[in-house]
Amino acid sequence: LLPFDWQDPFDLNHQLTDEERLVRDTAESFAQEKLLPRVTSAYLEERFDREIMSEFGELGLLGATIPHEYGGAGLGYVSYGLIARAVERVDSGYRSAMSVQSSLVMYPILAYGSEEQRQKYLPKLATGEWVGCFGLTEPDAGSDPGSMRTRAEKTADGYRLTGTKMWITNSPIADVFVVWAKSDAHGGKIRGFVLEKGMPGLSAPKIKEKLSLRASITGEIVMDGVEVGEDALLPNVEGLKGPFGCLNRARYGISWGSMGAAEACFAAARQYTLDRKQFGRPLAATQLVQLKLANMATEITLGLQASLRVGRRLEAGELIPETISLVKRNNCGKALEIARVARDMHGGNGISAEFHVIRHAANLETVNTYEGTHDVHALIMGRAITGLAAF
Ligand code: TGC
Ligand code: FAD
Repeated sequence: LLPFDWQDPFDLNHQLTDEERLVRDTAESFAQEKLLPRVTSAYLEERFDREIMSEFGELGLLGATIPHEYGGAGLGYVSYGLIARAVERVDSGYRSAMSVQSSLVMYPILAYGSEEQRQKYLPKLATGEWVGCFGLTEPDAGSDPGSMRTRAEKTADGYRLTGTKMWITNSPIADVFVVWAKSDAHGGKIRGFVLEKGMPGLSAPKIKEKLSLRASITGEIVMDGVEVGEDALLPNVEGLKGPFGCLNRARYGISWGSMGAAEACFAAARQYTLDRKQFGRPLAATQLVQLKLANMATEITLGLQASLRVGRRLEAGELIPETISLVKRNNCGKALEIARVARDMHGGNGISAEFHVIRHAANLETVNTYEGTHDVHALIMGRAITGLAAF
């Protein structure tokens, strides 16, 4: 018989390559040594430290799957997931910053951009010299992005963009804006555009007083007749499959990341209930506490195995969006539940920033909503199961 490893019951460790273990260890050391010490003050002050993007970049954690020739690390999707897990073990907001830059800004420029756009933007996004953001959601178009109002009108030598994007991670500090608009020159189809900070008519006011994801900066993107040349258009994609192609990668990364947050809450709840005595014995010696810990270990173990499976299929070129919905939905929902239970197990201390669990729980409310809500992912699966769209 072998002993049960409560931190890795199914031996995920040995399902990874040497390279993946190295990436994981690099990301985990960085997250624990550099991100954890500053997260509490950043969260309380609703502050994102811009230099984190450069630190991510120095370690090759931005655009991990982007080829070397464009400044990326050229890694596989499992490595990308392991980075998300390590970073979100500290804070979902830091993982947001990393995954938006990697999957929602660098990926579309690589996949849909011209060679000039790739050369211009990708190396600087990889180092963190430039920060990017991704504008799909609008005040009146969230789960239903096909109803967006942002318009691109044809001008003599390019396009004029008008509209407002809402709830955009990193927009107030962004240098590069990947935005999606209905283009009249393309029959009203959705097209992607790359805008740059400082363009006349472009602004990105910060959304203040969030009570979730406070260590991440979120804003609007206001486009008041922003004029761009033909070179701002992403030439190689048309329609909603453009933004959804990016979301597939980001949602997959979130499935790993949310498990990182859950692992942090599980480990904290285990240690706290071992240390804390009530009624003359550790809380961890009670049946109710052990049941909760067993449930957490089960969901985390299954969730990580599921993400690994989807990652390996992505690496084999097998992209099935509904399987990504399955792991995004399951892992975010389970992580949120684990964080709430861990908060309860800490008693009164559970509401203190010092113990981290309430911060994770508050963050995971957002993670469960963005990139497709928990229920929208059920509807995406439901359509594939029944052949009937219920949106
Ligand atoms: P539907 O008719 O289903 O599809 C329209 C076109 O898109 C194609 N498509 C996909 N392509 C690639 N991957 C996918 N996952 C795809 N899903 C759909 C589809 O084949 C079709 O192509 P074509 O060529 O026939 O035109 O579109 P619908 O309007 O009925 O969509 C419904 C629904 C629910 C699936 C969709 O609207 C949805 O997923 N809603 C959720 C919206 C969402 O996820 N927003 C995320 C915003 S970004 C964000 O939250 C970033 S936070 C990041 C952070 O901080 O970490
Ligand atoms: P709605 O779509 O209005 O949904 C409200 C409720 O209705 C939800 O419970 C939903 O599940 C439910 N619902 C919707 N449709 C149906 C239906 N047909 N049947 C049953 N129930 C339904 N977007 C970006 O483009 N870029 C970003 O970088 C970005 N970052 C974000 C950062 C934060 C902190 C947050 C909070 C959001 C971010 N988003 C971003 C937006 C995010 O993707 C949307 O909030 C999300 O897609 C949900 O849209 P909504 O908020 O408009 O909610």
